[in-house]
Amino acid sequence: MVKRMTALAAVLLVCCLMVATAGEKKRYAFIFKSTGNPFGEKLMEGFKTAIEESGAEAILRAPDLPTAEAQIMIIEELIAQNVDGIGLAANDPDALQPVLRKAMRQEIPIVTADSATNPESRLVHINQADPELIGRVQIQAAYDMAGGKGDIAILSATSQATNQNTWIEWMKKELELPKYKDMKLVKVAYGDDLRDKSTSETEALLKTFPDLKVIIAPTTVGIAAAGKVLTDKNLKGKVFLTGLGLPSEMADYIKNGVCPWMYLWNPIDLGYLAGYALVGASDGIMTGTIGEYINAGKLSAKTVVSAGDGGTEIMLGAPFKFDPENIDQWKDVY
Ligand code: RAM
Repeated sequence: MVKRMTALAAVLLVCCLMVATAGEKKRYAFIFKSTGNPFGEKLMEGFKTAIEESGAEAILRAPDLPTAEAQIMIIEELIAQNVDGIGLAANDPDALQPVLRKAMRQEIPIVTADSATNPESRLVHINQADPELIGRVQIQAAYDMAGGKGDIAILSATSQATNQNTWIEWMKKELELPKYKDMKLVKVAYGDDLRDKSTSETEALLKTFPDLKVIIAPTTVGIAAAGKVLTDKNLKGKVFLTGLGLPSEMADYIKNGVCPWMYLWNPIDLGYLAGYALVGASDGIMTGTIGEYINAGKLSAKTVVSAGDGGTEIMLGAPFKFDPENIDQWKDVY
C-alpha cells in the first residue's frame, strides 16, 4: 500500500514538472555597454521584438558605466538565474572570457552584437557592417569636408571598445594612402560614451589643437556631444564633424551644417538579428559554423561567415550615409 502511494506520488510529481516546463517561457538576456545610450536602447528594442516573436521573454540589462567588471557582475547574475542565452555588446575583447566560458559550460549560448569579444568567448558575433568600410568611409568623409588638408582628431568611446578600436585601425590604414599626405591624425580622445566626458574631451581637443579641421566621432554618444559643442561655439565650417550618429540625435547638427554628413546602420535591426541568432543557438540550430543559415524573421535568412578576428559572424548590412537630403525621413525612426 505504502509502495503504491509512493509510486503514485512520483508519477504526480513528474506530471507537475512536465506541465511547469511546458508552460515556462524561455528567457534570453541582452547586456548593452552602458545605460543612457539611445543607440543601446534601440538595439535592445529590436532584440526584445525578436525574442517575443519566438514566444520567449527578454531580459534587458546594462551597467551604469561601460566597464568589463560591471558586465561580469551582470553575467554572473544571469548564470545564477539559468537564462537560456545571453547576448551582449562587450566592453572588452578578453576580460569577459572566464565568465562567458563559465556560461557556455553551463550550456548558456553567448552571442555578441555591436562590440565583439574574442572568438573563444562567443558562438558568433553579429556585425553591423564591414569594419574596413566603416573605418575607411569616415576618413574619406573627413578628406572631402576638409578639402584634403588639415588636422583630424578622433573622439571615440572607451579605449577598450572592440568595435571602435577595429574601426580606428582601418581609419589609420586609410590615412596611409598617398592622397592623405596633407592630413594628420593628431589625437584619439576617449569620451567613454558618457555625454559629459565626450563634451569635455571635445572642448579639450579644440583648445589643444586650434587648427583642427575635422572631428571624427565613431560613436553616437560622442558625435552628438561634439555636435552640440561645435554648434554652441559657432564653429560651423571651421571645424567639421562626421562619424557614426543616430539620426534622431543628429538631425539638428546635420541641418545646421556642423555635421555635413555621417553614417550608421539600423540599431533596431542589429538587436533583432542578435535575438534570432540567440534563439537559434539555444534551439541547437545555430552553432556558429561558417555556411550555416539562420532564420532572422523579417530580415529573412542570414548566413554565418568568417570574421576578421578568426571567429565567425553574421553581417547585418552596409553603413548608410545620412545627409541634409534624407535626415528628416530617419530622425523619427532611430
Ligand atoms: C555608440 C556605441 C556603440 C556604437 C555606436 C556607433 O552608441 O559605442 O557601440 O556601435 O555608438
